[in-house]
Amino acid sequence: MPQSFDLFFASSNFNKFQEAKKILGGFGINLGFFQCKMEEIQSNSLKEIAKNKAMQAFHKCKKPLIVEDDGLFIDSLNGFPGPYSSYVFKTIGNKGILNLVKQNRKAKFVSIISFYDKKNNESFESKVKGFISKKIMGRGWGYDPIFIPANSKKVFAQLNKNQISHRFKALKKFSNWYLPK
Ligand code: ITT
Repeated sequence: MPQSFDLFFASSNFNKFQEAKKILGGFGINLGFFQCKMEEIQSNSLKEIAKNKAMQAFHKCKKPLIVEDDGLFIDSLNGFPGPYSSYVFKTIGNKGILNLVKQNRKAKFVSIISFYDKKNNESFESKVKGFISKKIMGRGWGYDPIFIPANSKKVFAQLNKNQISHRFKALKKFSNWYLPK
């Protein structure tokens, strides 16, 4: 029998979905994966990008869904790669970032979760402050091997990040709004 899901997560990135499924499962929400590649509009606003991705995905999926847009913002690079994090990871990767960051290593990860069901379009934002490590540490996807959250000596790849990440915090805000009171 096909499984029924409460809500779908539209993305081309299975890592993001797996983390979101675990996190929302903890709040009692059964999340399904709607694998799709969405166009990212050119904007400095993650929120605008996320809202647009949610509408594109709904057009294909036709079911209530969430999408997520993230960015790694590095202080000494004036917020780069920010909205371009996905492209920059694919082009210069973690080694390229380490070559660019010198003394000031402060950075933050931002997540926007955008919900769309044709009637409502709500967005939830959260961030985690931290630092860029001096070398690649541990094994993980994306920027996990080079992002050290504040008050830690370990990178996301070496931590149980699902309890502290930008994704966790944004999904927690979302579930507070989504779940019946
Ligand atoms: P979709 O838009 O299809 O959902 P994407 O990978 O393109 O997938 P984003 O535009 O949100 O997603 O890209 C943000 C990039 O930032 C992502 O590709 C990763 O490289 C990185 N990233 C985001 N969250 C991360 C996390 O928790 N750990 C490591 N890297 C992360």
